[in-house]
Amino acid sequence: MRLERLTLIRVAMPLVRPFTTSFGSQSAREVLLACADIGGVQGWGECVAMSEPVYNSEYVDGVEQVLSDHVVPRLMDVDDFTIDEVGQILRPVVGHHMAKATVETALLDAWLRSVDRSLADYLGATREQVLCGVSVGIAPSMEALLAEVDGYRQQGYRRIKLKIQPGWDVDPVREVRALIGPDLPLTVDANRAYDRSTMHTLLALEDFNLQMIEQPLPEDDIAGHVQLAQLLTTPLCLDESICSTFDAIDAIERGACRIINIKPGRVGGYLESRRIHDACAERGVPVWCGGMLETGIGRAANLALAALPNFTLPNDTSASERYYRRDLTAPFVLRDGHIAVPSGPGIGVEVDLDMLQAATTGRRNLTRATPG
Ligand code: SMG
Ligand code: MG
Repeated sequence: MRLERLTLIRVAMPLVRPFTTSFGSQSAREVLLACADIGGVQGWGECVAMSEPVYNSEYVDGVEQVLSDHVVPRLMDVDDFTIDEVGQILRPVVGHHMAKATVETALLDAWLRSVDRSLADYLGATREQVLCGVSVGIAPSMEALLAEVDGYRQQGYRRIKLKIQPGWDVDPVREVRALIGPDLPLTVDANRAYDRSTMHTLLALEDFNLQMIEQPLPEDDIAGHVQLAQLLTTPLCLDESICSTFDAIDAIERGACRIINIKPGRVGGYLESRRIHDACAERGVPVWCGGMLETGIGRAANLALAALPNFTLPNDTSASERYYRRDLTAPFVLRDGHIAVPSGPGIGVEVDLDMLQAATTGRRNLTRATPG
């Protein structure tokens, strides 16, 4: 294929309720979309970076600059490439996985549409629907938390994940476990909020039959996760620490985690996500698909990934209505705790152009220096 044009579109998407984690609160997403044109066929990629570099080092303005100045020109310099060569072409640019994933996904979608094949089929999906959990932010009060969890439980989510931080951990877990009963899977995600001096608090969570504890310690403290894992029977799961297949294998071999959260943006795209899936499967480590409050565009691709065989745990792929009053695609709906995997060509969904137009705050075309 040949990248004729890449359009970057900024979209303002208010959340149905603020989402608070140990690193901050957000009430809207500033979404950057990429629309790639490969000889008349268009494909979409959604950037999952946040407005500020608080989840990882990337952020929306930085992604836009790195795409326009460093990533897209490298692709436009090559007259003909395959999707498998994109990673190699972008190799000179160090890091910037969310930026690279955005453009690789747009190219992948465009190419798959041009050959009339679905992303799910291309990645190797083995299921038509995906098991869904829901991630619940740090709440303003215990009453508010329980009301929110109760709503999700009634909607049929198959796993509740609570965001925790020092001071908001054992009590909310105890109360939520009492509310939902012993059987519904419950997990916690600290987003790196503990360290080696405070991690012992987490031992008190052993009483609540948690399916996992996600990313308790800083992303670079693999040795700390190994120490903590030896103190716990509850499995540890890594999110922010895992940015590549290498990281995944290293963390597993060192005993830092028994479960891995795969977020395509964090690891540089869906091709690297599939490699991590395969490496984990070979080592008997289950994976699940994380979320970054994606619109229907990113969610569609995540559902295709989560349809792979080793995605055996509930995914952070919740229904559109959990995030947005109106999505950028037809809404994804939860049915019996699952969401259907799109089966159409590419990511399998169409962008709602009226909604896109209404929510667009900026647009920029990146074109080849010498067209033709
Ligand atoms: O998309 O449902 C979702 C959000 C899932 O909790 C979620 N994501 O660390 O796993 C995580 C967080 C990071 C995103 S915070 C904006
Ligand atoms: Mg996480």
